[in-house]
Amino acid sequence: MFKKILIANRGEIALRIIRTCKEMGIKTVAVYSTADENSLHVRFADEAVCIGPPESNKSYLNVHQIIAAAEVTNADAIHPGYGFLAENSRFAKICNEAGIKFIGPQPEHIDQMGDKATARKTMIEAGVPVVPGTDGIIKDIEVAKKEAQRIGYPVMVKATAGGGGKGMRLVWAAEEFEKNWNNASNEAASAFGNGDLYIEKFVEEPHHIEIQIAGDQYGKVCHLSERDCSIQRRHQKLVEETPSPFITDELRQKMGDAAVKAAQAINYEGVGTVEFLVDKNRNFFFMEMNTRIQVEHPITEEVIDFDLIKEQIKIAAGVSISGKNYFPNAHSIECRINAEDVFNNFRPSPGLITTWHSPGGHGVRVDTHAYAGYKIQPYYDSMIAKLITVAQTREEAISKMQRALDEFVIEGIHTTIPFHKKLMNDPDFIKGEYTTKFLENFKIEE
Ligand code: MV4
Repeated sequence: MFKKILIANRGEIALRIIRTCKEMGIKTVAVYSTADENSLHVRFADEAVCIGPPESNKSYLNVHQIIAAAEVTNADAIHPGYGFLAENSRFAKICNEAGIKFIGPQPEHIDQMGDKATARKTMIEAGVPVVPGTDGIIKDIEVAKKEAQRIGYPVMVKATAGGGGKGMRLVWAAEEFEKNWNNASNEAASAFGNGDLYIEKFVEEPHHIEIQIAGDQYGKVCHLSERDCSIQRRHQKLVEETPSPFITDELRQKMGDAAVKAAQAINYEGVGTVEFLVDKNRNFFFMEMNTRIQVEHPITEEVIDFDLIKEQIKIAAGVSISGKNYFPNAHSIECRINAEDVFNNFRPSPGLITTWHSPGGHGVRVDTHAYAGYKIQPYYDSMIAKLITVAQTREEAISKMQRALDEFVIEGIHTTIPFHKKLMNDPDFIKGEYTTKFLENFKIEE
């Protein structure tokens, strides 16, 4: 087992990783920017190294500073968390070459899933269902037009280097194809340095369902069931729950098996998430695979009683898994508490937290790095806490969430708490009737 892990991240996830390391008897090294001197991850780690100024590209994305920090502190592994360098194959490679274990998949796994058209092709070959579309990227616009006609409008034009909706366009008819194709390509070229596109049939009002998987170094893969992440605004998830109110036991088995097949197809090592679109008739299609621990991992932990960070560390250290799948024993919901003003278009709201009282009690978990007197920095992600409830039924998990949201007192900044209070009382949400379109028609006014 590792003796010392450097955490190449900040905020709640850095703290989350430190907690598991402590429980496993592993020493921890925090890295931080000058803006994060007073952060809890710095306080709770055994050692801390300043790696640069506030800007991410000079600190949390600064590969050479991070590797140097690992070398001077004698860390034998690096945990990247999510975001920042978590899906940077070059970083994973540099770690491994420096003799520091990257806690995550092999660089090739990151590359194979990072290129969306390649991932799609790999899934087709593995027999995992994908949305009808092109075999790979299309270079020639005339060929692309013919392909769109063959697939049938409406179609989605997608950047192979894309993610989070960037470089993606919905095209309703042939007359609009050329304009959208060029816009998507230009957007992708400037955002990712790669303007290559592929085409898929548009799935209307889909559910976003993702399957958590884990694979060891010896080819064993298991799944840990689904998370429903359909409650999103502009590709930002706000609420996740498991089990999904839309997924039947039979579908859970089928999607779980498909996710395992997807991971096995690339001999995947580590924890990961296979994302699917599910249409109204409960047909499911592979969308993307995330090769990292995700923000919403705690809801899975709560319903199957499993520490996913511990599992990640064990897998990286060469411990084998049994290969048996896990199914939910409870119901869990996560609300992302962001420093944003929901009455002003979710505008970021950094600043000093003057009052902080976090909820507690049975079945309530709060993962956060914030506290009274902490200053939310404008340089980073606006998520300041994850409020998670767990109960035997969905109804109880919602009641608990309503109660916990009422108890949560944060003053000095605006937060997404008012949004969550409204959502947890919405009749359609309570019925479990929602898709990725839900928030488009959701009104929040004072
Ligand atoms: C789609 C789709 C409908 N049909 N692909 C959005 C982000 C990127 N990862 C893929 N996305 C979508 N791909 C086809 N063929 C609809 C979306 C989509 C979406 C997906 C999941 C969650 C929220 C979403 C919001 C808008 C569009």
